[in-house]
Amino acid sequence: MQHPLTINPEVKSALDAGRPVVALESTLITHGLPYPRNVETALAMEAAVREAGALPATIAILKGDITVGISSGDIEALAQMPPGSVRKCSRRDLAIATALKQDGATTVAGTMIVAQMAGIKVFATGGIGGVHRGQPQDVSADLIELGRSPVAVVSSGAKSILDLPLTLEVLESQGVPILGYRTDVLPAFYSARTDLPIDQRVESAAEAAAIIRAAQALGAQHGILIAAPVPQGRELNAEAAEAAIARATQEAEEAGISGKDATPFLLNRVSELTNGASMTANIALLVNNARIAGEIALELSRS
Ligand code: PSU
Ligand code: MN
Repeated sequence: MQHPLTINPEVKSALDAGRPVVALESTLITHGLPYPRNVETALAMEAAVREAGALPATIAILKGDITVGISSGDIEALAQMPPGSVRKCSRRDLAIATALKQDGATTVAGTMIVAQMAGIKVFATGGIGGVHRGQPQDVSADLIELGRSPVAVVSSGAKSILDLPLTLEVLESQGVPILGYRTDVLPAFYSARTDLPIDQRVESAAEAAAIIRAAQALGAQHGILIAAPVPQGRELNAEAAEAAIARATQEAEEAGISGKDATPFLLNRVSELTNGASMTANIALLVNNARIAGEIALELSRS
């Protein structure tokens, strides 16, 4: 059988030599941000990982090839593809996209699976999926994947378009530890704080790496969520965010938008309703998370 992954040679030699690599996802490029902010952000995340001393590997499916470390040309091409022409790939989609030779963008769940197959231990994104507000049966496959793939995911918590208390319940059931990166509470994606608890505060990349290493030594088969707040000065006023999210959620319900279309609709609508302020926060936290993931990957490679 053919090897199921196409691994960029630079990424391959880094992995073989035990040098630090950070996985990055592609759904935020195709479904999370509009052109050209999507390509700018994806490239800024790669640069932030490099500045931290690690190698970025953006993961996507290119005409059926699951590719670890797509080129900047590929990022640019994906970013400009017409909406709907790229499959949003969670666990259930990977086999379909490869068999049918489709272009696919990997979600948090999809990226974790591929990262794990490639041997990449650290991954950065914006916000993981979760349990949708008013739709407690819509539980993102991201949460289940965190329960079964041993990858550390740096994010700003779950997206605040979600039901965060219910999302925490599912993560607890899945056995996923939540580390607060220099915070005692769960960040809420666009805003830095909630009153929801995390499992452990960590002060540094080294402290996070020590816990990841301990999980590896225990043979843990689950992921670890590292929750880093949006940088100061870039956060969205909590009331403004809440008002926009409530309205967007109601509009989604009225328009019957559900399943994999819900998150892209909500992110876009909240951005419109806040005159782009939510997008500014989203981009700032994505780049910040990429840098932190790079620092953690570097610490892990020192063990
Ligand atoms: N973080 C962002 N923007 C995004 C996402 C994360 O800043 O668009 C994507 C991730 O790929 C995540 C997905 O897996 O949103 C969640 O989709 P769903 O709710 O359908 O599981
Ligand atoms: Mn969902």
